[in-house]
Amino acid sequence: MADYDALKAKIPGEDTGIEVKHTICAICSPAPHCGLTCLVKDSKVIKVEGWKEHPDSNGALCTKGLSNKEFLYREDRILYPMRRVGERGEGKFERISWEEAYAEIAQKLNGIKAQYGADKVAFYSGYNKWYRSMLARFAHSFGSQSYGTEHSSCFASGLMAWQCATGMEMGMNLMAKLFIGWAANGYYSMYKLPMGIEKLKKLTGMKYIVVDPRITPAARRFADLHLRPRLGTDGALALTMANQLIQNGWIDKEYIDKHVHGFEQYAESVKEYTLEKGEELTGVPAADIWKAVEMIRDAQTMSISESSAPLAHHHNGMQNYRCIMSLLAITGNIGTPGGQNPSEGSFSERTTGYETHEREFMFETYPENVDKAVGADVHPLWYELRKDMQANDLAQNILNQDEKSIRALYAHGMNYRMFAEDGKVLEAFKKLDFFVDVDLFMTDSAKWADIVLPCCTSMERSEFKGYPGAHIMYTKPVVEPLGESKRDVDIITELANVMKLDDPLLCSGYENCVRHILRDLPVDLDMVMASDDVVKVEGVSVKDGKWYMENGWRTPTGKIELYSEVIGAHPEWGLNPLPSYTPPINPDPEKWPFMLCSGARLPNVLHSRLHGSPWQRSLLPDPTVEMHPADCEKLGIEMGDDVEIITSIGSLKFKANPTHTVKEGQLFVYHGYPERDINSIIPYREICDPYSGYPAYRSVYCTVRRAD
Ligand SMILES: Nc1nc2c(c(=O)[nH]1)N[C@H]1C(S)=C(S)[C@@H](COP(=O)(O)OP(=O)(O)OC[C@H]3O[C@@H](n4cnc5c(=O)[nH]c(N)nc54)[C@H](O)[C@@H]3O)O[C@H]1N2
Ligand SMILES: Nc1nc2c(c(=O)[nH]1)N[C@H]1C(S)=C(S)[C@@H](COP(=O)(O)OP(=O)(O)OC[C@H]3O[C@@H](n4cnc5c(=O)[nH]c(N)nc54)[C@H](O)[C@@H]3O)O[C@H]1N2
Ligand SMILES: [Mo]
Repeated sequence: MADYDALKAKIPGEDTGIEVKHTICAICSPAPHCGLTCLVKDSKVIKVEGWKEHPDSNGALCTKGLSNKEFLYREDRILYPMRRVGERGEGKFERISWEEAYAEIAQKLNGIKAQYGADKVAFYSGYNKWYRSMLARFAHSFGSQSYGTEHSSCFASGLMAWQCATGMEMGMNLMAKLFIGWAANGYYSMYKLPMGIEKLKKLTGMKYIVVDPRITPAARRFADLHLRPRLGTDGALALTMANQLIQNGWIDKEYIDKHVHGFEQYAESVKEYTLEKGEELTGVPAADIWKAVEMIRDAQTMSISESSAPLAHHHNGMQNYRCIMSLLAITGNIGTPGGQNPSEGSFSERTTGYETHEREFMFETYPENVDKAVGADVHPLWYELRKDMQANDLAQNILNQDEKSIRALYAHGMNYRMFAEDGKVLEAFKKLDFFVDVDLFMTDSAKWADIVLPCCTSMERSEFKGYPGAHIMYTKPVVEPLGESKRDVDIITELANVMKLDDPLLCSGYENCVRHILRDLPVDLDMVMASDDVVKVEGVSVKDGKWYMENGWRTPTGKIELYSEVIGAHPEWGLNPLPSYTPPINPDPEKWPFMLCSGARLPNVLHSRLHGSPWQRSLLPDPTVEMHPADCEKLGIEMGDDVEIITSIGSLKFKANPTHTVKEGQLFVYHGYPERDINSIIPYREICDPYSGYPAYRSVYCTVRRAD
């Protein structure tokens, strides 16, 4: 009988009172945002499953997606607006009303604007994407260029490389004969990619090369060739391949003559990358590099997946991408069928297949005659291409305490632990005149804020969401927002109204703004809003690679630029206009014999989000360091021992996990464990990427020893 009740309790219907409702998972990046089926009883979500009819995810969910219920009901959800009453960081707050909160924020931010200028207020968003165009416009209409996001460490570096090459974002192509997963282990980070590759390998015989120092499921399951370079040496690997292709004439000369700018200088500059030198720099056997070159020669078409993080998180990060992209340029695989092509337009950072006015919406109120965005002076290429704040430079800007220093921070989802050398971020928080944080949870960062505002999850809100294949959806809440929490977008527009921002469009609210952004879309948005399903937009088309090949790319020369004219025009920046390689920084390899990679993705957690959910945490409870058994033996370290990792700025203890999946001389640890915050011992400025300003989270010189 008990079993029967349990079973019955999960069956939707009148007698059980269980309703079936649909929404989307927003725990990870917008790239998947898989469909969720929620079973709801007594206004509570009691179970989540994959939504079978969802046209993009088709019922699939990963470990993180399956934890949406735990995420929604995490014990530290913030339920009411709060005002700090204790010291910064102490975590003592009092409940206030939304009216009080808005009035205080408006008075403080408008006060700083009147006294020091609007450009002394910075606006920031963590990993969440859906409200960003509203937040950017909010910052700009307020009068500040210093709007910055987690893109300061993610995705935008690769985008900058494509901006240099073609002036636009480019998507990978799974219809290529050869696909290279360059630093890609989608089984943990984005399940759809490896599922697609597995299918196509069977269907079309596509060849697959994995480039990853570790042995991963992606490499083990179906790579035809696995190259294992040392951390951060990918640029050297790509240039070595390029040199072999050029020397042997296995390039597309006609295509290069017609469409590529700077080939002669490039060919000259890669001459030094012989197979022997390639092996020496990367640790990949020359014979394996040669095998890859032969596979490129034999493939008529090639596409490369360039992850947003592992290639970027090095001193040579953005240039690593450029070196890799140059392989596509010299083999005629940009803008051609089967090669890399412009990605089909984006809405809320998700490629959709239709063009929108989102960028115009974000930038039409961009203020010109104010201080440039934070970071513009330190990382000028970032500013030139992105026009927003390089958030990694924010802490130093505040700590400088000069006339350019930011005095107030308004953030949605601030997580100080994402930044390298994050102790400095806490020091900077102390110096702020005023700090607002909007989050779901009372995080360790929110505890430093003066006002904390509660937002709600994807299960408690409505939002417009685009999917590839020209799909669009307006989601519906499956439960009421917990406590007095609100949608991020409503917080932004309500505050804009109280602040009397001179921006009627922004002040008119989210739905109205999205209507403005999507005004040319041939679909009835009232119908989309009324529908519970994902709607297909008929009759839209965007320009493909062919169009740009015929009409010119969005670069100064109109060609695919191997020699970047944008960089070349600024010799004072000291950056190389050609794709180039510089090794990870290590001032004394004898003293620091190891390289640390922090942050390869774990399947069960995402950044700071799920370590606090008991069952997610139970899957990998201890912060561990993976190291090669030979290194362990040399240092007398055994499985489960406490070991100390020492960098130039500090040390931390982890549990040892000896494994052959990593290379000798390398350590792999995972970020996000609050009690073992690896970013507290990762130096920033000294080893960062001068092109993008990204931290070198994945090639940190260090040493390790058994802890007593
Ligand atoms: N060592 C190391 N550090 C890294 C990386 C690495 O590989 N290694 N990776 C970097 C990369 S690629 C990234 S993307 C960043 C990610 O780093 P963050 O952007 O900091 O990511 P999260 O911690 O997931 O999210 C930030 C905050 O957003 C809150 N949040 C969640 N949903 C919402 C919402 O709907 N609204 C609001 N307002 N807040 C919400 C979360 O509770 C959290 O406090 O980390 C970077 N840091
Ligand atoms: N489960 C889970 N999924 C996530 C996230 C998460 O936190 N958890 N985060 C999301 C975010 S913000 C991002 S940016 C993406 C990242 O997505 P991915 O880039 O796919 O994920 P990673 O696991 O960080 O890196 C992929 C592989 O790169 C390898 N790698 C590390 N350093 C190097 C290097 O120097 N060269 C080469 N060739 N390979 C290297 C690692 O060994 C790893 O196997 O994942 C997203 N998805
Ligand atoms: Mo990321």
